[in-house]
Amino acid sequence: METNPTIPARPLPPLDATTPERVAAQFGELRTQFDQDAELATDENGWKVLRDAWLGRKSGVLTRVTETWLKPSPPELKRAVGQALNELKAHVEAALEARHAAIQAAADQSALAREREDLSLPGVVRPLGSRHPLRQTFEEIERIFLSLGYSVVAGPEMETPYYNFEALNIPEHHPARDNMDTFYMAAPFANDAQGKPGVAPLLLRTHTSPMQIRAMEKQQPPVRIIVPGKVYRRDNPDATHGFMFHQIEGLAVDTDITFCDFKGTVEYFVREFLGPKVKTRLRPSYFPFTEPSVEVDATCVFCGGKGCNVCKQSGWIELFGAGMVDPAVYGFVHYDAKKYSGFAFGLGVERLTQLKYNINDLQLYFQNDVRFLRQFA
Ligand code: FA5
Repeated sequence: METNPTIPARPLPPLDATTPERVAAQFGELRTQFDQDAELATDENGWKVLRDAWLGRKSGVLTRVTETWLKPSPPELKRAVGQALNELKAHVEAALEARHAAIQAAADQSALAREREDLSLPGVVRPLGSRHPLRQTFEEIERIFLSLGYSVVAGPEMETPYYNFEALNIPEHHPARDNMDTFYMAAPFANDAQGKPGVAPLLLRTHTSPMQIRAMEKQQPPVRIIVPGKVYRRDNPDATHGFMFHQIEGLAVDTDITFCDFKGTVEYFVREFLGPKVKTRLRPSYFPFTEPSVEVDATCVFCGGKGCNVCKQSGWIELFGAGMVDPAVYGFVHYDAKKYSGFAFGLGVERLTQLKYNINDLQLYFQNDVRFLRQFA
């Protein structure tokens, strides 16, 4: 802590000298006085007080010596007084300077000591997070399709009914809309494709398939994309359903894509994702935007196809829906259906992750329980 010292204001005795020796003696006393005062200046404040007391322009000791000793001194002593005053001044200035440097060095030293880092102290252990199991599945699936030459694209979660349904060959009142009820936005609605004020409410997309349309509108074949993202449905939460979940859409369109290409791609993906021993089968199904449509099944990863509780003794588990793009869809994006063909698939990320890691409840993904999440670190 800084001190706040004072130096007593001492009256300067009159110059009581008739010889240069007496002059020197009186200046010697003053010098001793200064040296004693200087001893008290141990920090910046004390040093300033000392400096002002001795060098202060108005009433510092040296000013008073000039006024009361030098100026009125008789001519025969003036020289001796002047010389002694100069010597005293030089001493005071040099001593002040040296003391200031010493005080600063000491202050630096103590600041260094105060702020010194103790490198031997144990560090702060920061807990390391890990990727969410769904994120790991996303990355794994993206890796597989990127290696096949697909690109990853993203699209809006708020969609128009046109992209979510109509352009996917699901007209209004089509029964396929029944199991895709969703959340609708309040008016005002977004502008339509021609920029006119929209008349239909925006909705939270029920699948990633609208991005098939958006991607084909944007580019001519060849198209090879996957679309990871969130989707929403008015489904009640249970062990295999959420009202928000994730899908990865896949779409490949080119001049001569056949059902064989489709089957080969699907088999390759399933083996890469679930392991080389897993077999696949295609089961007829229905989607308005694919023809033919299939459900892709895999041999049960838990019993190897022998039959267990998970696969309800069938030896097979349903993986995802897929099919060859329905030519009606090409009409909406102005592709020549005679020239182009392709396939599409829609993977449920929660379900695939459940199968891969034997997770029995889909709700666990979203409960933020670190005991669950740590198992995937
Ligand atoms: C579709 O959503 C189609 N768009 C898939 C498709 C794409 C078919 C391209 C053909 C071509 P589906 O409604 O079956 O299809 O959903 C796909 C997957 O999403 C399901 O297999 C399932 O894994 C998952 N899924 C569906 N509903 C839920 C839900 N409520 N909670 C969690 N996952 C769900």
